[in-house]
Amino acid sequence: MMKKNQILQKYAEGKTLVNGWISIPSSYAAEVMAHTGVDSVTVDMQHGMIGFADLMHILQAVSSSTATPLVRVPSSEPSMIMKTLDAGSYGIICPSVDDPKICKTVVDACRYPPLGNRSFGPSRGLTYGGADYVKYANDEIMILAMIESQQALDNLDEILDTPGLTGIYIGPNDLAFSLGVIPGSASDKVETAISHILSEAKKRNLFTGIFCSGLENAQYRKEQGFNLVTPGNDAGALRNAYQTFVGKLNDEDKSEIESTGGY
Ligand code: 3PY
Ligand code: MG
Repeated sequence: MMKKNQILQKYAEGKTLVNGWISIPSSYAAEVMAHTGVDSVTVDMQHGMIGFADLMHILQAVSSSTATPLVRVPSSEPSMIMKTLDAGSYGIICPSVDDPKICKTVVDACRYPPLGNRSFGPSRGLTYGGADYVKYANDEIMILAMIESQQALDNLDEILDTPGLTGIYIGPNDLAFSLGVIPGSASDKVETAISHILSEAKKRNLFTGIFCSGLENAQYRKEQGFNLVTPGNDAGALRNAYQTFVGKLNDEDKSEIESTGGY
């Protein structure tokens, strides 16, 4: 039987999921991240310093843990989505899903016929998922549409009503840009938009995830009711940890570390 998608199971049980975000092109860094207790790990092919060969090695490293492997693809372009799934990703987070047409393209690329038009070639999916991968992949693969623009807000109902969509993932930094706000600065406009997206998604029983700028922001989003929170990426966590070490050892006041939006 194909390996189950553990985060879908934990989501059904009501657990708030903690997701790691990988931007460093290293199987070792990914292995360390995957063994921290995170429920899932997302490999960021859009803004991470990661190519396809790196992705393969990172997914192999993540396989040594129980964390569910997800990929944030660079765009909604179907061939990359399909190849990423063939590499063994159990979910796709797609950036800039600004209208229902893009959303349908993404859903179709993730689903084998008759539900979609994903091409046959399961490759590493068979090794990670199991010999019956093709039979059950449509049940286990998650499809998360990133809502991160005014255009997506304008088209929210139609996007969320796309058949087959698992849920949404909010990109608060691009959303801020699109609303004319500097990413990372406190903004009622952005918070109102985030609450609106969250409640519209919940009305439809869709899965909800969000990128966060750090631990405190992730704790806040958890309380707000998101199903999955990402407390920033690997490079940001490394930088923050070392800046704090260095600051303390040099007796410098680092209480004003510049906010980097979770990066
Ligand atoms: C955003 O905040 O726009 C993101 O896409 C997070 O990486
Ligand atoms: Mg973004």
